[in-house]
Parts: sequence; C-alpha cells; structure tokens
Amino acid sequence: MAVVSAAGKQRAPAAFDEPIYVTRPLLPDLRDYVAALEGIWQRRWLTNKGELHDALERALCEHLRVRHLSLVANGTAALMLAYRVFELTGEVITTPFTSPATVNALTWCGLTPVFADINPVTLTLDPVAIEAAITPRTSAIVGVHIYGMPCDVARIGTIAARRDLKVIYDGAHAFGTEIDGVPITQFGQATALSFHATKLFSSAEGGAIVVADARIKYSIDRWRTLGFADEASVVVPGINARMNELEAALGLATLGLVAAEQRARAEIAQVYSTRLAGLEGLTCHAIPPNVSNSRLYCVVRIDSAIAPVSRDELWERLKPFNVFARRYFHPLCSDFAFYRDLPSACAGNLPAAHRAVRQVLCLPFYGSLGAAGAHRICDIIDHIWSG
Ligand code: T4K
Repeated sequence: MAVVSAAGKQRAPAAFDEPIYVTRPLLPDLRDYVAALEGIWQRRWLTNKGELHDALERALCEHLRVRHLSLVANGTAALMLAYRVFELTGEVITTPFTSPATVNALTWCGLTPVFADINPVTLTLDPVAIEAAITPRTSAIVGVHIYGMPCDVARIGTIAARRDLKVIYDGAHAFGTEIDGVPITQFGQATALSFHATKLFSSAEGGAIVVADARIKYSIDRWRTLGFADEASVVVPGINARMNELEAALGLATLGLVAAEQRARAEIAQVYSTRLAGLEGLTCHAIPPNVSNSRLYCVVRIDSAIAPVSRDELWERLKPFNVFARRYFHPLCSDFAFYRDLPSACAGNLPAAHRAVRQVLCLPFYGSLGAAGAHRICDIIDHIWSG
C-alpha cells in the first residue's frame, strides 16, 4: 500500500527499527532446551554417538520418511563424506550456481569440478549440459536442489544409469522437499543435508547424509569418526565430522516446530507473490505444483532490461530501510579465482547461470517476520519501483 501525504505525494515507507535479515533461526522455547541440557549434564556425555544424537537420527528418519541417515558436523562435511564413501574419482559434473561448499568439498576430495549450465527456469543442473560435459574421466554428477527446487531427478537418473555414473545430491536447501509425495532424498546414491543456523531445520551447526543402504550408513559412521571400527582398529582414513549432544538437543527441541514454521512461511510467500506480481520486470521463483518445497528461501528475479532498477540497485536500496536481502549465490563458483581457469568455467559455457546470478534476490523469509512484515517489505519495494 502506497503511503500518500496530505499534498498527495507518495511518501517513503518507514524503515524497520531493527535489521530485517534474509532469515532468522527457528528456536525452541529456551526452557525446553535447558531441560535437555540438564540431562546432558547428568549423563556427562557430550559427543561420540550420545543418547540425543541417536534419538535425533531416529526422529529425522521418521520426519523425512527415510530409512538410513547419519548425522554429521555440518553440510560441507556431509558432502565430503558422501564423495569419499561413494569413491568418486577424476571429474565430477556440478553446477556453478551454488554455495562454495558443494564445489570446494570436491576439491578437498582431490576431484576436479566440471561446471555444467543450469536450466534457466528451475536454476538446477540442465541434463543436456550434463550430457555434453561427460568425458571418460567423469565418475559422478553432483546436483543441487537449489532453494529447495528439485533437480530433474528422473533425467539425471537416466543419464547416470546409461553412462554408469554416481549421483550425489546436495540437499542443503531441501529439508522435507517432496516430488509427487516422494521424499527428495530417495533419489541418487546419497543426499547431503545442512542444519546450519540459517536453514529451515537447524541444530546451530550440523548436517546429515541420507542413503538407501544400511551397509553404506555403517561405513559413513566410521568415516565420520576418524575411521574407528572399535577401540583398536582404524579401518578407513576418516575425519572428525561428529555432531555433539548440545547440537542434537537443539535439533530435537526444534524438529517439532518445523511444520508450523513452514505454514507461517507459506503465508509470507503468498503475500510476496500476490503483492509483487504486478511489478514490471520482477518475477517470483515459482514452485511446480507437484513439488512440496522446503520453504527455505523466497526468491525473486529482476530483469533489469524491463524493471526500473537492477537487482543490485534493489538490494542496495533496501538497506536504508533496514532490510538485508541476499544475492545467493553471487558470485558463481566458476568465477572464483581458483576455478575460473578450468575449461568448463568460461562464461560462454554457462549462459543461464550468468543470467541467474545477476537476477536473483532472496527476500527476508522466516515465520516470525509475519504477513505484516512481508507487507511492509512489499510497500518498500513498491516505493522503489515507483521511482
Ligand atoms: N550446500 C549448499 C547449497 C549450501 O547453501 C550450504 C550452506 C552448504 C552446502 C553447506 O552447509 P554448511 O556446511 O554451512 O552446513 C549461510 C550459511 O553459513 C550456510 O550454511 C548456507 N549454505 C549459506 C546459504 O548461508 P551466510 O554467509 O549467508 O551466513 P550469514 O552469517 O551471513 O547469515 C545470513 C543471515 O542469517 C544473517 O544476515 C542473519 C541471519 N542469521 C545468521 C546466523 C548465522 C541469524 O539470524 N542468526 C545466525 O545465527 O552463509
């Protein structure tokens, strides 16, 4: 709603009193967390597969409707372990439009990232570009369900089966995402999840690897604990990627709040999509009807050829109103100094990714913002659009 002065001139909406960030962590009632901490104090068991750790693994399996899940220290460790456990070698095809975590974890495992372009609408890996990037050295495809939007899992699965490649999904944004009622974690050899403070479901730091086979979970559990099989035998060159009891307690106290948070975010998404629909050159990243999205981000795209402001101008002009949107994932991983000389990193190979990275903006999106907060942000954007 435009604010109009007595003289009939449109006044600028008021700035927020407090900074409005792209997200805020979902937190339980402090008393529930303190009660869980008291148990930890009594047991004096802080890490290494504690009681709460195992309880959270079971609770997450139920919540996500998966059979095997290993908790780890963070989403980056989940990726690194998945790459190692599935013995990826040589070249791995992935997207440049992602967190550095996806690609840097490949480098940490001694693998060569090969960038393939994204679908201009879904912003996930383009199967045609994947096919074109396969060489005799390719061992795997790492897809990212960016913003909780599923990759084209059917076509990627077909390519992988035909070319004998492994598929690992980075599901850091896809907690609870489903396609036609099927959990997203059922696709590929493994899905890595992140439970960082900025994620829908968080344990402050944390993550998990979801796999289909009990034997693989058993193996991951050794890799995440320095390779120990028992007190005296170390069977793989593992790392310390354990989740501790304080994080597991936070996760357990938060998990039951996720569904209500998703409902609150759905209401906010509705406000944004309705209010911003008519703005020239601005489109909301649409979720296909057969997808139940995690609701981690609310993403708009600004086409500066049509819109009165560019994405970067909008991002800057929101700041004086105390609104801190984010340009995830700018810059592209293929533009990092240590990747840009890769043959696959050249801009001509990645036109859709280059367009997307200039256009996307993640608006503040968390339940406690409320519909009223989203309306205020829309007032500000309206004001910016009107000059
Ligand atoms: N794969 C993908 C596709 C990912 O996006 C990520 C991580 C990973 C893998 C790796 O997962 P982890 O290893 O991180 O578990 C954040 C997160 O640090 C990162 O986890 C996340 N993706 C990335 C998209 O976002 P920043 O640099 O944006 O975080 P920061 O500190 O600027 O936080 C953003 C806003 O959130 C702040 O402006 C305010 C708010 N915030 C943040 C924190 C940490 C809070 O209100 N409270 C907090 O405690 O990276």
